[in-house]
Amino acid sequence: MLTEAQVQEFHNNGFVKGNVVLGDNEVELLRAELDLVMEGKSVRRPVLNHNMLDGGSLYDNMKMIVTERVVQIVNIWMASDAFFQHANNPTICEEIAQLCETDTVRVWHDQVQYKPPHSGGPTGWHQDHPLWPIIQPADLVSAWVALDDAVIENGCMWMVPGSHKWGNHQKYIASTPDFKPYHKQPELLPEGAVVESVPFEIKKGQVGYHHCMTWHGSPHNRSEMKRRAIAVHYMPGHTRYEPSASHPMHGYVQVQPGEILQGDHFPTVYRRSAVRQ
Ligand SMILES: O=C(O)CCC(=O)C(=O)O
Repeated sequence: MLTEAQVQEFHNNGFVKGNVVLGDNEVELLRAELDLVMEGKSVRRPVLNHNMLDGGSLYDNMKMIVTERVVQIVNIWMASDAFFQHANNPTICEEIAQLCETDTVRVWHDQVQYKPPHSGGPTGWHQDHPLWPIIQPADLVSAWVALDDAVIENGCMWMVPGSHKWGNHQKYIASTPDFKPYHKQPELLPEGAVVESVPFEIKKGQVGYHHCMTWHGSPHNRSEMKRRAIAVHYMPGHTRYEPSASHPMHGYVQVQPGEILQGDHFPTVYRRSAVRQ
């Protein structure tokens, strides 16, 4: 359980750090499974396994052309029992229920972003929910667990405190060359909004939570260290299927528009019993 202070911090800022939820052996198991899936050697397949930056930037590094990479895997839980168990982590699921103020939690989808040493590329500034145009309302919470210490040097996430309360600004959010966020039309921001980013360093095995409207991104990994992490994007019990554009999970939906999004590919991972004696 998160403390009241942590819950309050989440509501104020749109993100909060939790505890270390995975021991070293659990991290090792997930790292091994990640290697299998990334190399295409797992029996079952995830929904996506690709370089998110494909066709993207090249940069000149001491006369060598280095291709930047962010390996993105979506729904690794479908390919790996260990990652499915991770999505069911009782501490995380209970804390998500606490932050979402819900009695039911389902998996929307999960996502690995692996930034390899030296060539790990950036993940641009964004808000999650505008990139998920088949679900409503915009009150999901993600649990981001580091499989390596995520620090400034290897491209940890950065967050803009309070930005989850500003509405949908996805098409106006941009980045300076030194990876600071800025708004292309700041007059559209609510009065008093301050666009300032802070690093969100997370230790190996620790969980960090963020709201689906919080502005966030992560820069290059030019260090010697790997930067592996698993984010599970969780839905509260009332999240509905409301398609307005396409999304990689679209093909897995078996409910009608307007209905609660549930089914085999959106597993229920937490249910608080209503029974009280
Ligand atoms: O892993 C990262 O650096 C970015 C992940 C992200 O954008 C997310 O979990 O919503």
